[in-house]
Amino acid sequence: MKTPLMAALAVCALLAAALPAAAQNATATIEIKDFDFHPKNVTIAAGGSVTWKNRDGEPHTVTSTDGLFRSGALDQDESFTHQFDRPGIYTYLCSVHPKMRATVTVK
Ligand SMILES: [Cu+2]
Repeated sequence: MKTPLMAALAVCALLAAALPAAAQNATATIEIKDFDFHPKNVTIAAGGSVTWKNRDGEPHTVTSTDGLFRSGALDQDESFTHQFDRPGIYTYLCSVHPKMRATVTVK
């Protein structure tokens, strides 16, 4: 049975289903393990925050290459959160192991 009301309801249902996929993540979680950041690149919306959690037995840091944020040493299972207010691409590394590098993209 096809009525204009049914069609309108179907369109509403489709729109509601599409919205969450279109919205950008407000937050992201990054695990530090095996001497690397997982995932290495995340994208969030401006105003969102990123939380890093160290899963290694070794201390690591989350240190912005442009000095915008730094966690200090994170021991196992410790975490650090930073809120990103402005769009941009933010590169960071572990100051103990500078080969550990990754980026946060803020849109
Ligand atoms: Cu490290």
